[in-house]
Formats: sequence, structure tokens, C-alpha cells
Amino acid sequence: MDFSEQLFERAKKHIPGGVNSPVRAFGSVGITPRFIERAHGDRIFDADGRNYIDFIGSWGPMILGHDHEDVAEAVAESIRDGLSFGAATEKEVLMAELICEIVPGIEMVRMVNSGTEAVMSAIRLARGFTGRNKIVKFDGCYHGHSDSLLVAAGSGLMTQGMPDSAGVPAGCTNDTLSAVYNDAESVRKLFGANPDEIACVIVEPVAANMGVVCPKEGFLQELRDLCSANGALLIFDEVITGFRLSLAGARGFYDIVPDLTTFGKIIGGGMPVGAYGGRREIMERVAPVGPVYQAGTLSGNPVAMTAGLAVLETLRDTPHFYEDLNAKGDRFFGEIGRIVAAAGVPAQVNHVGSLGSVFFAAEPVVDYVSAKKSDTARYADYFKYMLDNGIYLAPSQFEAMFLSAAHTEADLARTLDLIRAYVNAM
Ligand code: KE4
Repeated sequence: MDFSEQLFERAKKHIPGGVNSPVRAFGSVGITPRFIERAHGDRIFDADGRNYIDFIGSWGPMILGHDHEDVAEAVAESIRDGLSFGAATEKEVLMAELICEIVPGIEMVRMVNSGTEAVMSAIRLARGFTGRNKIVKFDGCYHGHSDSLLVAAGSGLMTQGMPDSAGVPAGCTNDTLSAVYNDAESVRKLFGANPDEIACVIVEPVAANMGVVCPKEGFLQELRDLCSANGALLIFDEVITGFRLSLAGARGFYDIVPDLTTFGKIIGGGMPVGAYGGRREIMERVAPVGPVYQAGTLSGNPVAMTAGLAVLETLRDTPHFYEDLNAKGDRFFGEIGRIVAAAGVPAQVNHVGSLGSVFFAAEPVVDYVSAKKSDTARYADYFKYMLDNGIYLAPSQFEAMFLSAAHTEADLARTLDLIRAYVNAM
């Protein structure tokens, strides 16, 4: 039994499923999860001394690669000043100023500790600002595990076969309406059936929790127009796309300004950070200045802010960062598309820049229904083959691959060779 297997047995004694987040249990691929000991650049190293080219990057935060010199040094120095004070610090001011400087349309921002918390708070704020209760989400989109959003959610809930979680009273989801991703008409109908009752529409501008599903031309603009016409707020959940697709995230990439935006992952550089922000007239409804309550002991933690600031400043100050990263993604995912087409296998490749997915599906994947037609057994077999050959992919068909600035051309070429070998043997 290798050390990861030993650790997993021990973990399962004291942690539900042996993991602190379900997708890490490798449930849908049916093998023992690798326990990771350390990481550097585009590589992670497991407890048995094996190393892998990492395409998860902590589910998005590690856009610069692991163990980036500037980030590591800044955090190491910050720790000596103290870990947490439960008081205001300059670093929170610097982070808020930086996000408002970088992201058009954001005038104020509140730091929290996870993407879930950011979305939960943004939803409460939308309800408090509009005085309305109903919310619209999209089948297959995942916005964290707060009660009212665990409806036809993506990510682990697709893998776990739990379309709606146990323990969520109907009262928490009665006001949650579900629409079809890439189908603005389904949203229009919900507005028609619930006049003046919908507080917000929340969307992953590029869906990445049913695998990556790209917005059809005009879809996001139609959501923008529908929300404006009906007095509802448009919320972009940019926990994954924020600072990934462009410095201004999806809103910059697609030139659409939502009313509220949620962030996570990259803004913490790997530390527990989330945030939500928008224009002043909305954000000033948040306590202590407004009536919408939200709080957090470790919100804006100085060490976490140090990590996030180091990452965001590097992203802002590195010439052509996104041009280069997105071009790398176009080349890499474009080549996978050519490989599967040449092999004539039932597979689809969806990507936007450095964020992408390979679906083992015969038809294009454009929403939750088409994503669910994927051959998850085939994906599990593919995952195991790649893992055995030193490539660490998402342990579920319904997750994404994340490229970083640290992924070398040699490692990407090796990955493509393995994908080619696999699909040619299908
Ligand atoms: P967290 O609470 O996990 O920080 O963020 C929740 C969240 C909110 N919005 C979007 C668009 C997200 O993708 C997420 C979390 N993403 C998953 C990956 N599919 C986190 C991985 C996990 O659950 O372990």
C-alpha cells in the first residue's frame, strides 16, 4: 500500500470521505486520491515521491504557477508581522484599491473567505437592494454550497449524483429559479412569469462546473439587457474567470458590465479569499453602512491579502501576460481538438483562453443536458491513463483544466503526446 493509500485510510477515519472537499476524493474516477506534499512551477509532488504536470492549479488560483518567487517571499515576510489581528489593516485598503483600479465598474468591494461566501453575500445584497426574493441561476452552474444555490448545481454535485443536496429545506430553494445556460429565452420566460419578483440573475460568464461551457455569441449581452429591463441585478460569478480570462476577467474579455461580481481563487493566490463588489450605490447597502448584514473573523486577513496582492500586482505589471497565456491556451486546446478530430473519436474540446475541458461526448457541449451526455466511464479511464503517465487532470468529467504561466512548452507537448496516444488507442 503506498503512502497516499495509507493516508487515505487514516483520513477516512476522521474526515468525511477522507477529504475536506468532495471532488478531491476521486469518487467519479474510482481510484485512491493522491496526497500532495509540495508543488513548484507546473508540477505537483505526491506523498510517494511521484510528480505530475498539474492541470488543476488548486482549481484556478495558481495562474502564475506554484511556489512563485515573489508571492512566496511576500507571504514569508508578512507572516513575521503577525497572522491576524481582527482589525482593519492597510493591506485590505491596497487590495480594495487594486481591484477597483483594475476591474471596470467596481467602485467598492468586500473581502470574504471563499467563493461560496462571496456568492452567498452577493445574493443577500441583491435581495436587500431590490427588495425582491427570487433569484435565477443556470442548470449546471455551481456557485458554492450556500443553501439557496444548491439547485441543479454543477461541480461535485454532478459527480456525486446529488442534483439537490440533503439538508436544504424547501424554504431555502423555493425562490431559486433555474434557467438553461446559453438560452436567454428561458430567462425571458422566468421574468415574464415572475414580474417584479426577481432580484438577480447569477451566471458563470464562462461555465466551468459542468466542464467548460462557453457562452454563445450574444448570450451574456441578452442577460444584461433582460436584467436592466426588469429591474434585476446581473451577477457575474467570476470565482473562476476573474483575473483568468483577462485582467478584468470575463467582464473585460466580453466587454459586459454586471451589477455585482464575485471573486475567489486567484485573488487569494492560493490563500482562502473571496470577494464581492460592484457600484457604490449597491455596495453601500452592506453593513455597517447599510442594512444588509455580512461579517467574517478572517475576512481581509493580512497574510491572505499579501498573497493576493503579490499575484494581482504581478498579473497587472507583467507585459502581455494574458495575451501570452491565452495564446498558450488556444494552441494547447486547439491541438487537442485537432488530435480528437484526426482520431475520429466522440470527443469535444471547449475552451476560453487558459480554461478548458475535454468532453467524451459525440455532440457539442453547450449546456447542462448536453454535458450530462458525456461518457463518464471513458473519462475515468482517460484520467487514470494520464495520471499513470504523470499528468494530473481534474478527477471528474464535469470540471476544468487550468493552464498557468508556468506550464512549459515541453510539458504541454508531453501532455499532447499522451492524449494523442490515448485517443488513437480508443
Ligand atoms: P469556494 O467556496 O469553493 O471557494 O468557491 C465556490 C465557487 C463559486 N463559484 C464558482 C464559479 C466556483 O467554481 C466555485 C468553486 N469551484 C470548485 C471547482 N469546480 C471548487 C473545488 C472544490 O469544490 O473543491
